[in-house]
Amino acid sequence: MRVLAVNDISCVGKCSLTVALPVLTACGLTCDILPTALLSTHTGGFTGYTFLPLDEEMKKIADHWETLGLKYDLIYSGYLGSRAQIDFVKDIRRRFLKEDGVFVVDPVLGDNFTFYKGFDDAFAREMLSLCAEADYILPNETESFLLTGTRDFSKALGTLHEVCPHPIITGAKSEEEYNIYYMDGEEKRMPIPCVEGSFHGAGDVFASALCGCLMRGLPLERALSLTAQFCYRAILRTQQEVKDRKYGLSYEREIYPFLDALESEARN
Ligand code: PXL
Repeated sequence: MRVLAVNDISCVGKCSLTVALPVLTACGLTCDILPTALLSTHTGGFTGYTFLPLDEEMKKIADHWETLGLKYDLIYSGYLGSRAQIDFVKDIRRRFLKEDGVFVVDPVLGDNFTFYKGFDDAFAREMLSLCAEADYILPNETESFLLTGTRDFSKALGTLHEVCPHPIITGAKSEEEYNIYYMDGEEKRMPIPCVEGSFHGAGDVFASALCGCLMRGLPLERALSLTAQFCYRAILRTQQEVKDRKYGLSYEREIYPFLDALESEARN
């Protein structure tokens, strides 16, 4: 199975491609990458970071790949640096996704009910148009709000379902409970363990692991369950081991138990 991760390279901070590549590879998949930008660190909590958008290079890379006849079983898109890049990812899907391939969009927009630096409502609207081409979308609770304008998860899920067959709202907090809200034929809710606060990079670990589970043939509910367990264990480890959360999730030593569970349920 061959997957393509379209995301940035943040050299420090464990997110985007530095997470997608090891996690998807560990899941037993061939993971190619299309970098959208090169940053010294991610933009969440660091100041003075460098940012090199790779728009022109992405076009040249895609043109070269076309000469190789590459096609993907799954394309996963994450952090996109501009509205033009969102448009280009639609093009990438048309050119490189197999006819029965799966398109997963993590609409990276923000956290803690605010946009990440550089994003605004116009960008969110463009991101929603990319979501409309996806099989699965993975907004966190902030992104669900920024895309739909409502903090009511059931309503947001309904609105997102109008554009995408499988919206999945991750880390949806209500009172003292966390849930994953998702659409799988009907509205479903999966309770997940509660850990206070936000953990940088958790969304990227979640998206990468979920893509891995889906490609290995797990039904959505099992894929979400294994992925949520992996993230929870990594978050607990991060709480214990990492002083500064902007350096990302301490997920490395939780890959093994995750794979152990994955291999025992995998159909592909
Ligand atoms: O983890 C999401 C993410 C990805 N890429 C970059 C980011 C962020 C969140 O801040 O800044 C560059």
